[in-house]
Amino acid sequence: MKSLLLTAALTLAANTGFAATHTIKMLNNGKDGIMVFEPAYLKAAKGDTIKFVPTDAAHDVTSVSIPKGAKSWKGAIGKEVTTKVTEEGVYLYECTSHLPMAMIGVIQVGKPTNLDEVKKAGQALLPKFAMNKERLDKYLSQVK
Ligand SMILES: [Cu+2]
Repeated sequence: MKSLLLTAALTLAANTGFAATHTIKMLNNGKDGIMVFEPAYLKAAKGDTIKFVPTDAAHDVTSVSIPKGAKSWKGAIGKEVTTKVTEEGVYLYECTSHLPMAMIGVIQVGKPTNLDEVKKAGQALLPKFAMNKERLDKYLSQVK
């Protein structure tokens, strides 16, 4: 039901030009295991608002690699962060506190114009992951 509503809202937003707000939860436990963003891959439209919600405490969210001209963000532990995706491309972000658990996420806005750059940034993160190393490819492979 929830996803149906979300789909309806996104369709409405796309058809009317109104920007949507997407919520990404910061969780201790989710579909992809422990210490995750959910959804970890999100497709948004230019001008949409992204709200990172500390559903579980002790998480933070910081942009790692974002499209040229986009606004970077850095949140404190346990704090909600709201940002607007104003540029087309791929946004890679991390929870710095749980980088060893590969707590990362990807937002795609329009065409993935900066995908090569994001992949490079992702490769640079890989050595810092002690577990869940497959998440990077899993999330980036959804970028089409
Ligand atoms: Cu975290």
